[in-house]
Amino acid sequence: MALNAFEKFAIEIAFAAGAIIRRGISEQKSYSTKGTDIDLVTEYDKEVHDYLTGKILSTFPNHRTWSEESAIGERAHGFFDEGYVWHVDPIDGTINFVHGYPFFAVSLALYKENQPLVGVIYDPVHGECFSAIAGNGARLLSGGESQSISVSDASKLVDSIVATGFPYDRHQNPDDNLAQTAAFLKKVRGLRRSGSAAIDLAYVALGRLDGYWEFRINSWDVAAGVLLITEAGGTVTLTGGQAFQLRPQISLVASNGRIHAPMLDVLESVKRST
Ligand code: LIP
Repeated sequence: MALNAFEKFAIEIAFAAGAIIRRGISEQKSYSTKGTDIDLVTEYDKEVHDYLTGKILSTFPNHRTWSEESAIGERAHGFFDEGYVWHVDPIDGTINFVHGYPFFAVSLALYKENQPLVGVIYDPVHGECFSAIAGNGARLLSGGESQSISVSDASKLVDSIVATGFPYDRHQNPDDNLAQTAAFLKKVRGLRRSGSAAIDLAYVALGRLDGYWEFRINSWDVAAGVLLITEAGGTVTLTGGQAFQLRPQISLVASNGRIHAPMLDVLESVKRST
């Protein structure tokens, strides 16, 4: 199948998933916790997960899915490296969704032998659908209009807005990104924490943010956004500067490319001082 057909399919199911999410926005949502007491899952996460994985596997029986709500048993080593895998976050920003804080999105990406082919992030609150095809640029679909998107041209941290997030085990784990966040606060124009990595990454691709970093984040949170950014002219690496490769948990830096080295330097300066 041509990549634009995969993109069209992904956009269609992302929009349908967005309709499920919108149904729940104003409702009082019941939820349970998983892992830690601040890692939430609602019935909407599960309904969107079932919808997306059902559509993918019924349409592409030889593909596999790797989703936030999937069975732990699937986390076999090498799962990413073979064939077609769809990385799915039914609701990225679940805490925001539960609290009615309007930053959450559907994020899905198709990878083949762990190389990105198509990425889609749909924000049902603001009606913005970001998509990218490997080698064919990144786009924003909003209000029925589609436009090519590209990263910002900020070249100094002091002229930049950057975003980050924090791991769910931060109440227990001293490796909590606080020292790094404090260091950036002393260097940048602005720092944001939306609570949705997918939206943060989409905003870097669109130029609303100039950079993003996060430690120990799950692959489904970032699989689509990293393709958006590289197709929009930006740069994505691991936090040590190594080439990016998708893994179940990952620590990454994403930027417009111009402030990438200074971002890595800030993280390295904290590493040296701890
Ligand atoms: C969230 C990310 C956020 C990160 C949270 C969590 P979820 O994804 O979007 O950036 O800081 O720890 O991973 O769990 O809402 O899909």
